Amino acid sequence: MSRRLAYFAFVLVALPAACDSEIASTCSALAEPVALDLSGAWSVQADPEGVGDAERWASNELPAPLTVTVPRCLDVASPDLASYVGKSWWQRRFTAPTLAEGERAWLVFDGVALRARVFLDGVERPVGTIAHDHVRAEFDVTDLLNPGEHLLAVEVDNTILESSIPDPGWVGWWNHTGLIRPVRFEVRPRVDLGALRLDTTQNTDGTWHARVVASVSNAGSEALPGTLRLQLQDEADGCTRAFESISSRTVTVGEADLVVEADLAGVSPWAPGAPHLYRLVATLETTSGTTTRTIRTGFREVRLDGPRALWNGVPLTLRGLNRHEMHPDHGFALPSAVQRADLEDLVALGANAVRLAHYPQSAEVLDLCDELGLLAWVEIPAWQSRAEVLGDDAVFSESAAPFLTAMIEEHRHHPSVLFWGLGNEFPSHTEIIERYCERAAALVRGLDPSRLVVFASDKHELLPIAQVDRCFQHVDVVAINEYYGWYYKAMTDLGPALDALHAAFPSKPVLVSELGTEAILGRANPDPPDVGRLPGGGFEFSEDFQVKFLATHLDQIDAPARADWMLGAYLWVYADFADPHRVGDGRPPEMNHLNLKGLVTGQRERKRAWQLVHDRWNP
Ligand code: ADA
Repeated sequence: MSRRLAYFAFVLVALPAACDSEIASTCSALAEPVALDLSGAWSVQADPEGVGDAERWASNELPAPLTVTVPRCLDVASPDLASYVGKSWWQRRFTAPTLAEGERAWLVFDGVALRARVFLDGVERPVGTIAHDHVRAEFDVTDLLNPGEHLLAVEVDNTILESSIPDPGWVGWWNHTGLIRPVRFEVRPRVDLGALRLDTTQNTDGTWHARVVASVSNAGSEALPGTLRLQLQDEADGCTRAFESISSRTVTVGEADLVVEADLAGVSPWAPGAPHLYRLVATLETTSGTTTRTIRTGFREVRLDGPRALWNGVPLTLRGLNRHEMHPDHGFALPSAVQRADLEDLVALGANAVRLAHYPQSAEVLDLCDELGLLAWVEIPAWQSRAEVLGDDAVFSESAAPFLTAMIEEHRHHPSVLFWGLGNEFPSHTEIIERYCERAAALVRGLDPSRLVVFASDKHELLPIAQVDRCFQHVDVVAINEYYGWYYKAMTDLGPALDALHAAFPSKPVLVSELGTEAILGRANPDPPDVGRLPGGGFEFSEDFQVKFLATHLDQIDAPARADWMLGAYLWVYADFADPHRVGDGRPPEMNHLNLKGLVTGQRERKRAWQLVHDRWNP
């Protein structure tokens, strides 16, 4: 349903540049709806035979449950389920408050893996289904809710579907399963502010054009007179600095996007390494009450100038890493302290960008990117998806399009987002996938024209590139995953490949979206070979080779002769992670099912390559 746009006639209140005592205030708290945290203790039981429906596990006590603390991965909580693939049932009880007239009750799931059906009090028909992993889903349960205790049951399923995203071509990381992110019960007022964002573009006179979009829903039966107040607070000193607007409007029944636009002087831009954050506080007062929503945001703009990407008008060079939201002790359900430590370590390395591989990561990860000044690449897990799947019309309409839409709607308000990613290493040399890229890029640009659209290609070694990768024409940047000297050819074949890409796409930036080798912490080889594949089979796993590989590749990526069109690189990968198809190849058996290309181990112990990269990025 297209949302109506309602422009406000508004009074723009210019505020003094300096904060004086009357208006000085600490930054507003990040106002959120009244929520009951439903994380914590849940009962969970695997259902390998799929008997949960017949035995009504949506309403009956689970026969032999485990008790776990959500967010949690079942396969981590229960080692004998380390490789479990199938359904599992999760249950907890909660007491719902009495709703005031017009209030609505919502269940909110910040992320599951891979899909889920949600039941309340055992009703046959699920309250709703969660079709996509790693993105938020929410359900209006007002009409199902009486005051008092309720049973919330969730059937989670990590079975890989034949025609979906991901599909059986996916083997790229461990298929952890569970309620991997927080769950909460929210009470929302009859007139409620939902998504809030600030879209910004630079004016030629150095001011910024600000466009605030606030979604509002009026669940009542009549339109109400309302006043929308917007305040922009500078997090640097907690004051209201940029602007305040007060606008009056009738809030019609249903949903609408309220838009307020202004040109602002004297604001500080958000940039990688210099993340100047503001808090945008929206308050809507109507005769039915007051609702407030706050986000952290910033002034930023990215655009292409031929083969250069400009961030706030300045040529951009990416010093990036790929990072999975995974940890051996937590699976996908990382505690906040681990999330922060990871992102802060990227900054310590000297990174200014992170590819959140290969799925949308937590809101708190994007918040950390906003806070720490890391440009974010956010993508859907179309990882080596099969052409016949990703190119299928039904898969596009039922999986790719809603997945991309959910990802963008959840994360578009973060100033750190640079790229929306269409997927990874899918058959971009085929006509059917070219059509996927064309449609997906059009969808993404229609939703959010303020970011660049990208996918990571592995078809470049099938040179001549121009005849091979048919999808680059539909995205903004030519991004390649390359392992010259590890999986194929020689390390020094990278430079010519980059030059061939530039020759084929002279008006697009070229970017290395992955490069890396495996390395076992402590494994030394004072005379590392020139290629990773060993003559006798298997691979070289020494830290010395990893250092040699990264140095040789970065020399070619950073070569001054390529500076006018090379956008930079994302090293593969920040930390070692669980990867089902890493078996043998000369690795010690205890390291099977581990992707060892990290600059740090799974437990975040730094390898020698960490220091190499740090020294290159912090000259
Ligand atoms: C591919 C893939 C990554 C990882 C990498 C590797 O490029 O995109 O997810 O599997 O290979 O480690 O070889």
